Amino acid sequence: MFSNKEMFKQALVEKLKTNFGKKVETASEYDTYRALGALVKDEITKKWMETEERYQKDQTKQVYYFSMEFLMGRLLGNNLLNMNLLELVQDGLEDLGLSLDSLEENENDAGLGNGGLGRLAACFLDSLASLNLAGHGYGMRYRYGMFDQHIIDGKQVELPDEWLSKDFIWEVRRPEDAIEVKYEGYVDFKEDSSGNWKFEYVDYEKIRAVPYDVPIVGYNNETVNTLRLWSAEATTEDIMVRAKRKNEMGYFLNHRRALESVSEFLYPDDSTEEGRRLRLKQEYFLVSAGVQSIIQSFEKTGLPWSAFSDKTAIHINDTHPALVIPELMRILVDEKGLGWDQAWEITQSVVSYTNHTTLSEALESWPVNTVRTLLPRLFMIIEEINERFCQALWKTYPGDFDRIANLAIVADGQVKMAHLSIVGSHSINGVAKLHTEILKKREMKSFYETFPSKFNNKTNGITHRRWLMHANKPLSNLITEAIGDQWMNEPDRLKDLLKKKEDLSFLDRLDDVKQNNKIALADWVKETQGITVDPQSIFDVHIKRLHGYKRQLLNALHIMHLYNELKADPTLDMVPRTFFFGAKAASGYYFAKKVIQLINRIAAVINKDDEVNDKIKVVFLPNYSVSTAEKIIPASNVSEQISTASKEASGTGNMKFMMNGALTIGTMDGANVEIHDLVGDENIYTFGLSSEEVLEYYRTGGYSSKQVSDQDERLRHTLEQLIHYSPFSKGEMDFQPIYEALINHNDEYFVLKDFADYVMAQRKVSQDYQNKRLWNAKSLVNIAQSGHFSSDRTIQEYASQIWNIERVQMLK
Ligand code: 26V
Repeated sequence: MFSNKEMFKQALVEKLKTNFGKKVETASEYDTYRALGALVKDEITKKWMETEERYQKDQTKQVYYFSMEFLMGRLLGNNLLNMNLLELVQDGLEDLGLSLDSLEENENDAGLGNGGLGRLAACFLDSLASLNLAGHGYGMRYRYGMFDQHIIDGKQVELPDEWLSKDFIWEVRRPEDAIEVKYEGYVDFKEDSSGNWKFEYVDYEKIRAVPYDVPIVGYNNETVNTLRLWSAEATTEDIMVRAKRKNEMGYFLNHRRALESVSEFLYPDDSTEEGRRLRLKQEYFLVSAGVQSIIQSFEKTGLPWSAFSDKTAIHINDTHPALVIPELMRILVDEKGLGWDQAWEITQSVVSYTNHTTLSEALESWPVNTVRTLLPRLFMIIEEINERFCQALWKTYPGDFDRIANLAIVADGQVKMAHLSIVGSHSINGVAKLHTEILKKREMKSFYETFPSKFNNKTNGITHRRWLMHANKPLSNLITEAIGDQWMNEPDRLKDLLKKKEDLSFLDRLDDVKQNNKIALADWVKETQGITVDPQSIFDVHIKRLHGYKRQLLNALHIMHLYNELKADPTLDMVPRTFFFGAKAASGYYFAKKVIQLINRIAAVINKDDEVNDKIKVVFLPNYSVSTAEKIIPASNVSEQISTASKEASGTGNMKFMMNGALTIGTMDGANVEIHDLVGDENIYTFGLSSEEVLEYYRTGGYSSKQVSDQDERLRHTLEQLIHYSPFSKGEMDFQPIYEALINHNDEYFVLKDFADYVMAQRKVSQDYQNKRLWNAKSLVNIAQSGHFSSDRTIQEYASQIWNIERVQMLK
């Protein structure tokens, strides 16, 4: 360990020389970044080995968090922070004329996720290690992560994310731990001498799953856990068997490409039959490689199968890895010779499941035929699980055909993954109180009635280490100055800040921190986008995936309305505001892409109009990602969390903003409800329909968007500007589909219904912002109450209530 600055400098100079043949003065920033990374990794590796040895020696119960997505972002800064090396390295680099911030820019984001679900998984890994819990991630090493978004002619253009074009310095390839995953073929079964059925899987195709391990460093402790990412590889030998038959090189190359495509893309296009099949293939790839490797490690302990569930917990992040249930059954029954009932009991007690959405279009189901042909043995097992489950239901609800058809795992020619997940696990949780209630009372009501004790809530969280200590060092330092540093280990202690609520000089300093962060963001926006923004204006930020229910459109219509007001009366006294957006739309999501185009059009119109652009500005930040979020959130005043109530399961961006002192303007949806409970009415701006009202409208109808628009001149005018000649439409029909969704299709997400209330809430925001002290006190209450949303709290709840694991005691 380099325990002082001089040793570190020397070590860095040495590393640059031995690894890259460079001197500090001549090395590129990229080389220096890699040398620094290598040094840090050396330090990490020692702890990593010791952690592994300790787990083995103590036979510690291990949790495996299976997720198709881990949105890790960059690791250098966080690893330095958690290793307690940040300041030493920063100082040392400065001596050498280098800046850590700019070295960090050399790391590509590991963008192996789409949005909230993937980032949650990444925050959870940080908390597991930081709490000394033996929990590891199992995921996919996609060759291309979340696409790179460019805005060309005001429209989204997607380019492949070639994140591996630079070395991913943290991973370790472990070919010795490779696993074979089998697909297609058919199942032979025969009775053995003792009358038991034996299954033999024949003529299958196999793909080699090679693990790449990434160390997950705990904060200021001795724990280093593992994120194991699986990559598909075809061995020459496998391919040659078939290539010889075909006798051609072209076949060899094509076949290899086909096999390796399993881990090529995150979330391949699921609008075509081919794309969907590949997605299922990916899911089974993660599941089978993961479960086989868990079984292999368990077998090394020499313990009997009856101890398996005492030593292992498997968590599935949404239903994507739900095949762990039949896969575990297959291995226990077919390969290890356990009876069905014992295997089933083990499986249920090992597996737990989190639901992340109630949107029906996002609930996974697979055509029976696809599952049967791709995974013939697994399909048989799923059918058996279904058969036994339906029989049990028949006993409890004799004659109730409707209920049984509703709950069945295989029905209407589909395999329903949520049903499989509930039946095959001992715990199912929602991700915020409201979401869990909606699951219990509506979406999964019949299941809740059947298995009430399986259902529970675990409100999401975010790691305060990345999102406060690392992303916002000035705020972190100010907090520590005020209340000491205990909050870093016990984030709930942030509450101690409440005593500063009336301390005017402290509030001024809080304001200074925010102001400096805003200046830094303004500089970055100028540099990267060429747009000048006023750091004195309110920074109003809406960053998240683009989706109808998240209602970026409501925000956009409000900005159009402000523009109209200013054009009607250019002398209007308006508190200056800069609206920031960041959002990626799924490549096949036409409507979402139209909204992106509209926002960019609004920005183009407003930013160049000198009559309005000293009052309002609009910035669309392309390629929103973890590393851009880290720059934007600390500089925000207003956090837009305006989903249609009942639709956003939790939201986690809302928590990051709160922790960085932004005030929320939001609906009573997801975790906003819990933010509201904690900060009180006067420290949040809520508006709009409640979730009950929304769900009632969906059930009984009675909403007419046309009527709402006809009765509100502001809305009517704004909507007309989408389809008639206006600065926004420029006389083209680009935004007709938006108009149609709102008026002809009756506004599925209640954008128009909530408009008036949103305008009022925004006015209140502007008013309050003018009273700086009042605003800063509100900001302080938000920071003080945000400790509850540390993922440490969430993970502690999972650990004690679902996984039944305890913190490992360690001597330093
Ligand atoms: C998936 C899809 C896929 C098909 C088309 C529409 C659609 C819409 C939504 C989704 C979401 C899938 C699951 C997910 O990412 N849920 C998010 O999980 C976060 C972590 O729990 C939570 O904070 C977000 O509210 C929730 O949307």
